[in-house]
Amino acid sequence: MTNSYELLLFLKEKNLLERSPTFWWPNYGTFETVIGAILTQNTKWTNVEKSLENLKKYHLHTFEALSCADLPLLIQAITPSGFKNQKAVRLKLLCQNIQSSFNSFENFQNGVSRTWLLSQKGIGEETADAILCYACKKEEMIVDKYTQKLLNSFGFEFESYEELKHWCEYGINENFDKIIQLYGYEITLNQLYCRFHGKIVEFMKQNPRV
Ligand code: 39A
Repeated sequence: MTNSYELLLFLKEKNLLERSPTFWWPNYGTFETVIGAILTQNTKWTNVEKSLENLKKYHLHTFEALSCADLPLLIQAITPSGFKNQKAVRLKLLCQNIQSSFNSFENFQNGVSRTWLLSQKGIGEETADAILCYACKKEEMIVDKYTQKLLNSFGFEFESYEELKHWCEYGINENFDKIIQLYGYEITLNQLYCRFHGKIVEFMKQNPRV
């Protein structure tokens, strides 16, 4: 394996997303993805799902509702995903900032930049890219500890998040036309990144000893 196109081919034949939504992250392209990207920090996805269910039960799943949420109620709702006090404060503040800077989720999707996201408390590179890729449908690949571990197992070493991200994006970009033919249906670069990252996570969950 010499590039990310070959990694995609390796993962593709394993049908890792058979039981997942098409673009892997549930409710791709919605505000719920932003909430999930914050809540998934340092916890398992199954815990995030419980918090998301609670938020829906309390009607706290829109940025308008979250930006004026009662903090103790918000803390209670997101308890399953851990770091409840910190995540509640950060999520509420992020929603208030989205409201004041963009006014609507649609404006946020169209206008937000990586720099704006990285200036928000509690948003690092991985969370910023998850929001850009899965909520805003931007051509930004997210890489995480699974991606790093998988590539280390193939003998690759990366000095930074940026270097690993660039390696993943480059091979896909370079071979985009070939990949489109392989899929046999219309798929955008953003959607390819969504599926590629999803395949990596699912592969690593199925192969924890890699
Ligand atoms: N770790 C994870 C996930 N595992 C996930 N899914 C499964 C669906 N998402 C969306 C984010 N982070």
